[in-house]
Amino acid sequence: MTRTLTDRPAHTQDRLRQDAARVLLTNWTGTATVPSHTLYPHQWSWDSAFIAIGLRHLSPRRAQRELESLLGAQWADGRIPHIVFNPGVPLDAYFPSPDFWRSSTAGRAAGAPSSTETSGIVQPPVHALAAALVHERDPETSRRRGFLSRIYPRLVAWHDYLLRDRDFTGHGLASVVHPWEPGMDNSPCWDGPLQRITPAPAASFRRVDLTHGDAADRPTDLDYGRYVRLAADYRDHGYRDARSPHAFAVEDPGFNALLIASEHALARIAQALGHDPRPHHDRAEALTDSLVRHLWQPHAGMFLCRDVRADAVIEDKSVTGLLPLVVPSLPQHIADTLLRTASGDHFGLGSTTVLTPSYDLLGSAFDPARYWRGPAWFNINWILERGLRLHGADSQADALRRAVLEAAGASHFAEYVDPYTGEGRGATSFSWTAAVTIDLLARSGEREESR
Ligand code: 2M8
Repeated sequence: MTRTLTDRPAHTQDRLRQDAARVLLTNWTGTATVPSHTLYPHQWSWDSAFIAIGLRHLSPRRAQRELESLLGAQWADGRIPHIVFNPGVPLDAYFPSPDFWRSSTAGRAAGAPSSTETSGIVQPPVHALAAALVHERDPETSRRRGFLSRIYPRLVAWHDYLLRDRDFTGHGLASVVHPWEPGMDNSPCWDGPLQRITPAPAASFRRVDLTHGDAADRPTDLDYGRYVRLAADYRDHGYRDARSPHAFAVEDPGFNALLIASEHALARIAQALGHDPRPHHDRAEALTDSLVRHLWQPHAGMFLCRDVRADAVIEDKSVTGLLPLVVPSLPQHIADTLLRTASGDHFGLGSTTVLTPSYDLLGSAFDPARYWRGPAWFNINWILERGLRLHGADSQADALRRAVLEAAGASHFAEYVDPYTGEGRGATSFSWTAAVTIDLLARSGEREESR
């Protein structure tokens, strides 16, 4: 049997924790944590949620501030923007920059803040889950600071936005309107829907990501042109969903599964505040029914995305279709099938891969190096570890936890890794990698708190 990191003496774990803590400290800007000073020098929405989950073990107060600063940039319609720009960072440090999104002017009618610049799209709703976990780590500090009472109405408004303005099909699920929204930017799942989009001319924008990242790992120029076109179209319609053409619209199972997990977390938050938790449980159950009814695909043994514009299932197997493992009241036969699919030939969990890949190992578009087309991501494996444990697969969860810790340490907290070898790719000293490391170390050998 291979010796894993958690078999080693405790000082190795202490060292790993210290190194991870140093990453979060270095990436802290005073109000929030950047994912990476080089590639992503602003605050990102779902990154901040994972960062708060790790920070809660180092400084519950700072974890609360991480979420508070993100929610401070929430729009009046309830959306949490996917980027909150730091005004102190030069415009050319990241593209698309604030002068592209123009949120405070173009987004005014949709309720964008007037004094903070943000993007206009969103990312997966992990925030209520993060807020509940942050509170539960140190309820006393949380109560003293009025953390939950301030944050709860904002989280409710966020979920309301998704289910009011983004349910394009009437299925009771939220749609994503840009490949950046589900967080898996370059997934082969988007290749079909993106075919319909005319790319913005290459000369109309300048990519900054290639200054810091390897072109072989990053999305192609053609894809970038399409990302720019979709974002510009949304902006030019005032970021108002009812008026925007939304040529790209997809029901994504991972995005909706995280919404369900977060709705259950809202019930816990409501309970802690003395409110009635039942409406949140009811909404979580209704969402679960919709997720199963519309996105469960028995022939694939997993959930698949739905192309809303084409009214068709997207047959690509992406790890997003395994994320519903994090949903508590999944029908037993579905949970069992998902566990089998995760460990089968397509994802190789516990057999051929070190960490769960982002995309089907057997898919023709699989690439172990290119962004979200195969590499393994640490936040995703953190979600899966949780899902495995939730459905009673404790020994697989333990093994995945050890593998995440091993790969995070060995790769210097890489942004993502080759799923077969664990070799690091993208940025190093990446915040959510450090954050989930700290969280998994803190939970090693102890039973998980309430979910
Ligand atoms: C990546 O996405 C950004 C755009 O949002 C980019 O490629 O420029 C994704 O991995 C996304 O999931 C992540 O939140 C973001 C920052 O880490 O980077």
